[in-house]
Amino acid sequence: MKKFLIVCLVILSITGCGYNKKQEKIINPPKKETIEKNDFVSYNGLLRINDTNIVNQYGEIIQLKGISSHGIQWYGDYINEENLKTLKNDWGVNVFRIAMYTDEGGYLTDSSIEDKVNKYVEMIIKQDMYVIIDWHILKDNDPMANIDKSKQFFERMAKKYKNVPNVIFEICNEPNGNVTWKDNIKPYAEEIIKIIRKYTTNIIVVGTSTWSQDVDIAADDPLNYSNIAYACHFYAGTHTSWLRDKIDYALNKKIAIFVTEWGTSSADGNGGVFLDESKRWLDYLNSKKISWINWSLSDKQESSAILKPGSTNISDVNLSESGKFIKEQIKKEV
Ligand code: DCB
Repeated sequence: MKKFLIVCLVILSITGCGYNKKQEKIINPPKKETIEKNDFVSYNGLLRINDTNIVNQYGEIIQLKGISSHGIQWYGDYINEENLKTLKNDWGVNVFRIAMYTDEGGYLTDSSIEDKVNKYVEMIIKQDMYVIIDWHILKDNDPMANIDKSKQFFERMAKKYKNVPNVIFEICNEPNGNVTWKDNIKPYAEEIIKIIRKYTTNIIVVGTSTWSQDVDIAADDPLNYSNIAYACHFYAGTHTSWLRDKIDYALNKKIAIFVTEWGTSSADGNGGVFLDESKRWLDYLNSKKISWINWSLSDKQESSAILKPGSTNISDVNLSESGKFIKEQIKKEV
């Protein structure tokens, strides 16, 4: 009898318990009154996709607003406790994106960068913010090209951060070039999602073709998984109402859109800044409660950077024209 009970316990702990715990979390979120609203993740908990929206543990629609790092192989040091506190308390940022470049000296040639990712994720969790782990493909334009490395990476991340509500997985930043949704991105996404879903139901953001602009194509052939958002990226000097039309089309087809990267500049990260068009974009996104993340936390000599060259922190005197604008826009209640 004793043996039998032990065997039952072992089986239960391997198969059922984690799952049940997760379910409990969703069904019985903490009492709202006991949490401060600006304790952001404590309050909102594990996020889900419902219809075209991101909803919190109470089923309320929420909009995430935040900042993306630049490539962490170059500008990772800006992700530190002081700066995260400024972004959270002074700006009202509730999500931070870690752009882990794969190419250009990133993960593919220096896998130790994963230690940095883990360090930053922990720091961001400590600030009670959401965090996006971004597999930042760019010049390596086809996500399929390094799918094995990606599988291993996301398996480790999902295992490590299962049951951590803060974490959002972005599995391919910007597929581009001769890469299609049907033949490259969707099959890649299916493989990676399958792995992440072994561990966790957290939101997964999937990039789309043409530097994450073709959300209309993805909407016509969506992934058959829950809690998926599709990335739409824009740069205000290059992408205008025609790209908003693609988002409208996608929303009508009932997929969720997440603008995990956008800039006030032209598509090369420089030029402008184009604040009138940026404002049109933000009015549009805010009206639809579409979450957005600005590129980038760096002091690079390019107009999309939120800091002036030579800056060591995010104090007001260091903000570029774009940085000032973004701070104002995030602070504003919509
Ligand atoms: C995206 C990328 C991002 C890139 C920005 C701005 O690329 F996701 O990594 O950032 O948008 O171009 C830039 C940095 C530069 C850096 C360069 C290469 O700001 O400092 O030198 O990455 O690492 C896009 C987005 C859209 C389009 C083209 C690109 N577009 N692109 O529509 O044509 O070619 O990088």
